[in-house]
Amino acid sequence: MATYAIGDIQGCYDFLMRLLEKIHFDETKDFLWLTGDLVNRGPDSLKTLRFLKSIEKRMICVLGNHDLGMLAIAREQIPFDPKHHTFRDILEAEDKEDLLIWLEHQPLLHHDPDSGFTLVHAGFHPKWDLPLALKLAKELEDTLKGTQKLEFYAHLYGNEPDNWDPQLSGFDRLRCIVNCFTRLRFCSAEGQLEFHTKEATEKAPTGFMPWFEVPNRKSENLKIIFGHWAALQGKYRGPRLFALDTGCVWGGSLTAMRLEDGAFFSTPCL
Ligand SMILES: [Mn+2]
Repeated sequence: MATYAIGDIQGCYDFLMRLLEKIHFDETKDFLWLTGDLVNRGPDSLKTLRFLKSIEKRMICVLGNHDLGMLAIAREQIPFDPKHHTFRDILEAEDKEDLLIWLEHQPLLHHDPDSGFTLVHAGFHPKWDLPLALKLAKELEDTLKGTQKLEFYAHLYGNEPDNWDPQLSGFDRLRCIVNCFTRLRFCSAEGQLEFHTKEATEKAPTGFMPWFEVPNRKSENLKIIFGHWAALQGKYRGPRLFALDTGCVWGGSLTAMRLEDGAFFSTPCL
Protein backbone atom coordinates (compact mmCIF):
# COMPACT_ATOMS: atom_id res chain seq x y z
CA MET A 1 0.00 0.00 0.00
CA ALA A 2 1.28 3.45 -0.93
CA THR A 3 -0.12 6.98 -1.01
CA TYR A 4 0.82 9.19 -3.96
CA ALA A 5 0.26 12.93 -4.02
CA ILE A 6 -0.15 14.24 -7.58
CA GLY A 7 -0.04 17.83 -8.83
CA ASP A 8 -2.49 19.81 -10.99
CA ILE A 9 -4.00 17.60 -13.73
CA GLN A 10 -6.06 20.28 -15.56
CA GLY A 11 -7.95 17.84 -17.74
CA CYS A 12 -4.80 16.01 -18.93
CA TYR A 13 -6.33 12.56 -18.56
CA ASP A 14 -3.83 10.75 -20.79
CA PHE A 15 -0.86 12.09 -18.84
CA LEU A 16 -2.55 11.06 -15.59
CA MET A 17 -2.98 7.52 -16.95
CA ARG A 18 0.67 7.46 -18.01
CA LEU A 19 1.79 8.55 -14.54
CA LEU A 20 -0.45 5.99 -12.81
CA GLU A 21 1.08 3.29 -15.02
CA LYS A 22 4.56 4.46 -14.15
CA ILE A 23 3.90 4.24 -10.40
CA HIS A 24 1.99 0.95 -10.83
CA PHE A 25 -0.99 2.47 -9.08
CA ASP A 26 -3.19 -0.32 -7.75
CA GLU A 27 -6.68 0.93 -6.99
CA THR A 28 -7.31 -2.02 -4.67
CA LYS A 29 -4.36 -1.07 -2.42
CA ASP A 30 -3.01 2.42 -3.08
CA PHE A 31 -4.31 5.93 -2.41
CA LEU A 32 -4.10 9.18 -4.36
CA TRP A 33 -3.95 12.71 -2.99
CA LEU A 34 -4.60 15.40 -5.58
CA THR A 35 -3.72 19.09 -5.29
CA GLY A 36 -6.82 20.19 -7.26
CA ASP A 37 -7.33 21.99 -10.56
CA LEU A 38 -8.58 18.72 -11.94
CA VAL A 39 -10.26 20.46 -14.86
CA ASN A 40 -9.83 23.20 -17.50
CA ARG A 41 -7.10 24.23 -19.94
CA GLY A 42 -6.37 20.59 -20.89
CA PRO A 43 -8.34 18.45 -23.35
CA ASP A 44 -10.19 15.91 -21.19
CA SER A 45 -11.86 17.49 -18.15
CA LEU A 46 -14.87 15.17 -18.33
CA LYS A 47 -12.84 11.95 -18.58
CA THR A 48 -10.64 13.14 -15.70
CA LEU A 49 -13.61 13.81 -13.40
CA ARG A 50 -15.37 10.55 -14.31
CA PHE A 51 -12.23 8.54 -13.63
CA LEU A 52 -11.53 10.21 -10.27
CA LYS A 53 -15.14 9.80 -9.18
CA SER A 54 -14.90 6.11 -10.08
CA ILE A 55 -11.99 5.66 -7.64
CA GLU A 56 -13.35 8.08 -5.02
CA LYS A 57 -12.81 5.63 -2.17
CA ARG A 58 -9.10 5.55 -3.00
CA MET A 59 -8.48 9.28 -3.36
CA ILE A 60 -8.58 12.61 -1.62
CA CYS A 61 -8.60 15.83 -3.56
CA VAL A 62 -8.79 19.48 -2.57
CA LEU A 63 -10.52 22.00 -4.80
CA GLY A 64 -8.54 24.46 -6.91
CA ASN A 65 -9.49 27.76 -8.51
CA HIS A 66 -10.23 26.11 -11.86
CA ASP A 67 -12.52 23.56 -10.22
CA LEU A 68 -14.47 26.33 -8.47
CA GLY A 69 -14.56 28.43 -11.65
CA MET A 70 -15.99 25.47 -13.57
CA LEU A 71 -18.61 24.95 -10.86
CA ALA A 72 -19.62 28.63 -10.94
CA ILE A 73 -20.06 28.38 -14.74
CA ALA A 74 -21.86 25.03 -14.66
CA ARG A 75 -24.21 26.51 -12.03
CA GLU A 76 -24.79 29.42 -14.42
CA GLN A 77 -23.49 32.15 -12.12
CA ILE A 78 -20.55 33.11 -14.37
CA PRO A 79 -20.62 33.00 -18.20
CA PHE A 80 -18.75 30.32 -20.16
CA ASP A 81 -15.92 31.79 -22.25
CA PRO A 82 -14.62 29.44 -24.98
CA LYS A 83 -11.32 31.40 -25.06
CA HIS A 84 -10.49 30.37 -21.49
CA HIS A 85 -12.61 27.32 -20.72
CA THR A 86 -12.08 23.85 -22.18
CA PHE A 87 -14.68 21.96 -20.16
CA ARG A 88 -17.68 22.16 -22.49
CA ASP A 89 -17.65 18.34 -22.32
CA ILE A 90 -18.66 18.52 -18.64
CA LEU A 91 -21.40 21.08 -19.27
CA GLU A 92 -22.94 18.82 -21.92
CA ALA A 93 -22.48 15.50 -20.10
CA GLU A 94 -25.51 13.43 -19.16
CA ASP A 95 -23.95 12.75 -15.74
CA LYS A 96 -23.12 16.45 -15.23
CA GLU A 97 -25.26 16.85 -12.12
CA ASP A 98 -23.68 13.83 -10.39
CA LEU A 99 -20.20 15.14 -11.20
CA LEU A 100 -20.95 18.67 -9.97
CA ILE A 101 -22.46 17.46 -6.71
CA TRP A 102 -19.52 15.12 -6.21
CA LEU A 103 -17.05 17.95 -6.79
CA GLU A 104 -18.98 20.24 -4.45
CA HIS A 105 -18.45 17.67 -1.70
CA GLN A 106 -14.65 17.72 -1.99
CA PRO A 107 -12.70 19.60 0.71
CA LEU A 108 -10.61 22.79 0.46
CA LEU A 109 -8.06 21.47 2.93
CA HIS A 110 -7.02 18.04 4.13
CA HIS A 111 -4.80 17.15 7.08
CA ASP A 112 -3.73 13.64 7.99
CA PRO A 113 -2.60 13.45 11.63
CA ASP A 114 -0.93 10.04 11.12
CA SER A 115 1.48 11.08 8.37
CA GLY A 116 1.48 14.76 9.40
CA PHE A 117 0.91 15.89 5.79
CA THR A 118 -1.47 18.74 4.90
CA LEU A 119 -2.91 19.14 1.39
CA VAL A 120 -4.10 22.45 -0.08
CA HIS A 121 -4.35 23.82 -3.63
CA ALA A 122 -2.48 27.14 -3.28
CA GLY A 123 -1.51 28.07 0.26
CA PHE A 124 -2.14 29.29 3.78
CA HIS A 125 -2.60 32.88 4.86
CA PRO A 126 0.44 33.58 7.11
CA LYS A 127 -1.83 34.28 10.08
CA TRP A 128 -3.55 30.90 9.86
CA ASP A 129 -2.49 27.95 11.96
CA LEU A 130 -3.92 24.52 11.28
CA PRO A 131 -6.95 24.65 13.62
CA LEU A 132 -8.04 28.02 12.20
CA ALA A 133 -7.45 26.92 8.60
CA LEU A 134 -9.51 23.77 9.14
CA LYS A 135 -12.32 25.85 10.61
CA LEU A 136 -12.25 28.32 7.69
CA ALA A 137 -12.12 25.50 5.14
CA LYS A 138 -15.21 24.03 6.76
CA GLU A 139 -17.06 27.34 6.38
CA LEU A 140 -16.46 27.14 2.62
CA GLU A 141 -17.17 23.43 2.37
CA ASP A 142 -20.50 23.93 4.16
CA THR A 143 -21.35 26.77 1.77
CA LEU A 144 -20.68 24.59 -1.31
CA LYS A 145 -23.04 21.97 0.08
CA GLY A 146 -25.66 24.41 1.30
CA THR A 147 -28.47 26.64 0.08
CA GLN A 148 -26.17 29.67 -0.40
CA LYS A 149 -23.92 28.05 -2.97
CA LEU A 150 -25.35 29.81 -6.04
CA GLU A 151 -25.00 33.20 -4.41
CA PHE A 152 -21.48 32.27 -3.35
CA TYR A 153 -20.56 31.42 -6.97
CA ALA A 154 -21.97 34.75 -8.11
CA HIS A 155 -19.61 36.44 -5.59
CA LEU A 156 -16.64 34.13 -6.18
CA TYR A 157 -14.38 36.38 -8.24
CA GLY A 158 -12.51 39.41 -6.94
CA ASN A 159 -9.20 40.31 -5.29
CA GLU A 160 -10.75 42.04 -2.29
CA PRO A 161 -10.59 41.91 0.70
CA ASP A 162 -6.83 41.86 0.26
CA ASN A 163 -5.96 40.72 3.77
CA TRP A 164 -7.40 38.32 6.29
CA ASP A 165 -9.35 39.83 9.16
CA PRO A 166 -11.28 37.60 11.56
CA GLN A 167 -14.03 40.25 11.60
CA LEU A 168 -14.81 39.70 7.91
CA SER A 169 -18.30 38.38 7.27
CA GLY A 170 -20.57 37.25 4.47
CA PHE A 171 -19.26 36.81 0.93
CA ASP A 172 -16.23 39.05 1.59
CA ARG A 173 -15.12 36.57 4.24
CA LEU A 174 -15.73 33.57 2.01
CA ARG A 175 -13.91 35.22 -0.93
CA CYS A 176 -10.87 35.98 1.22
CA ILE A 177 -10.81 32.37 2.45
CA VAL A 178 -11.22 30.91 -1.03
CA ASN A 179 -8.57 33.23 -2.48
CA CYS A 180 -6.01 32.12 0.11
CA PHE A 181 -6.69 28.41 -0.27
CA THR A 182 -6.93 28.40 -4.08
CA ARG A 183 -5.14 31.45 -5.59
CA LEU A 184 -2.40 32.58 -3.23
CA ARG A 185 1.20 32.98 -4.42
CA PHE A 186 2.62 36.22 -3.04
CA CYS A 187 1.78 38.21 0.05
CA SER A 188 3.44 40.84 2.25
CA ALA A 189 4.95 40.37 5.72
CA GLU A 190 1.67 41.79 7.07
CA GLY A 191 -0.37 39.25 5.11
CA GLN A 192 -1.57 41.52 2.31
CA LEU A 193 -2.50 39.35 -0.68
CA GLU A 194 -1.18 39.90 -4.22
CA PHE A 195 -2.91 38.13 -7.11
CA HIS A 196 -1.36 39.66 -10.25
CA THR A 197 2.07 38.01 -10.31
CA LYS A 198 2.23 34.40 -11.50
CA GLU A 199 5.93 34.05 -12.23
CA ALA A 200 8.70 32.45 -10.17
CA THR A 201 9.70 33.67 -6.70
CA GLU A 202 12.45 35.99 -8.07
CA LYS A 203 9.67 38.07 -9.67
CA ALA A 204 8.07 38.97 -6.36
CA PRO A 205 6.73 42.55 -6.53
CA THR A 206 8.37 45.02 -4.14
CA GLY A 207 7.17 44.41 -0.60
CA PHE A 208 5.85 40.93 -1.37
CA MET A 209 7.23 37.40 -0.98
CA PRO A 210 6.02 33.86 -1.53
CA TRP A 211 3.36 33.07 1.09
CA PHE A 212 5.59 30.32 2.51
CA GLU A 213 8.51 32.70 3.13
CA VAL A 214 6.63 35.13 5.36
CA PRO A 215 8.57 35.32 8.68
CA ASN A 216 6.76 33.65 11.59
CA ARG A 217 4.12 32.13 9.33
CA LYS A 218 1.75 30.29 11.66
CA SER A 219 1.71 27.17 9.49
CA GLU A 220 5.50 26.81 9.28
CA ASN A 221 5.55 23.65 11.41
CA LEU A 222 3.27 21.83 8.93
CA LYS A 223 4.32 19.60 6.04
CA ILE A 224 2.29 21.23 3.26
CA ILE A 225 1.69 19.65 -0.15
CA PHE A 226 0.38 22.18 -2.67
CA GLY A 227 -0.09 22.83 -6.38
CA HIS A 228 -1.25 25.91 -8.33
CA TRP A 229 2.15 27.52 -8.88
CA ALA A 230 3.66 25.94 -12.00
CA ALA A 231 6.44 28.55 -12.14
CA LEU A 232 8.01 27.02 -9.00
CA GLN A 233 8.78 24.01 -11.24
CA GLY A 234 8.68 21.68 -8.28
CA LYS A 235 11.71 23.43 -6.80
CA TYR A 236 10.37 23.15 -3.24
CA ARG A 237 10.58 19.48 -2.32
CA GLY A 238 10.85 19.36 1.42
CA PRO A 239 11.51 19.23 4.22
CA ARG A 240 8.18 20.95 4.90
CA LEU A 241 7.01 22.32 1.54
CA PHE A 242 6.13 20.12 -1.38
CA ALA A 243 5.26 22.04 -4.56
CA LEU A 244 3.78 19.50 -6.97
CA ASP A 245 2.46 21.59 -9.87
CA THR A 246 5.08 21.01 -12.56
CA GLY A 247 3.09 22.55 -15.40
CA CYS A 248 1.54 19.44 -16.94
CA VAL A 249 -0.84 21.45 -19.13
CA TRP A 250 1.99 23.80 -20.25
CA GLY A 251 4.17 21.02 -21.68
CA GLY A 252 6.02 20.45 -18.42
CA SER A 253 5.45 17.25 -16.49
CA LEU A 254 2.98 15.61 -14.13
CA THR A 255 4.54 14.78 -10.78
CA ALA A 256 3.73 12.31 -8.02
CA MET A 257 5.30 12.07 -4.59
CA ARG A 258 5.04 8.88 -2.55
CA LEU A 259 4.24 10.04 0.98
CA GLU A 260 5.68 6.99 2.72
CA ASP A 261 9.28 7.55 1.55
CA GLY A 262 9.25 10.92 -0.25
CA ALA A 263 10.16 9.39 -3.63
CA PHE A 264 9.25 11.48 -6.70
CA PHE A 265 7.98 10.21 -10.04
CA SER A 266 7.12 12.22 -13.11
CA THR A 267 5.98 11.83 -16.64
CA PRO A 268 6.78 14.37 -19.38
CA CYS A 269 3.74 16.11 -20.89
CA LEU A 270 4.73 16.93 -24.46
MN1 LIG B 1 -4.70 26.82 -9.57
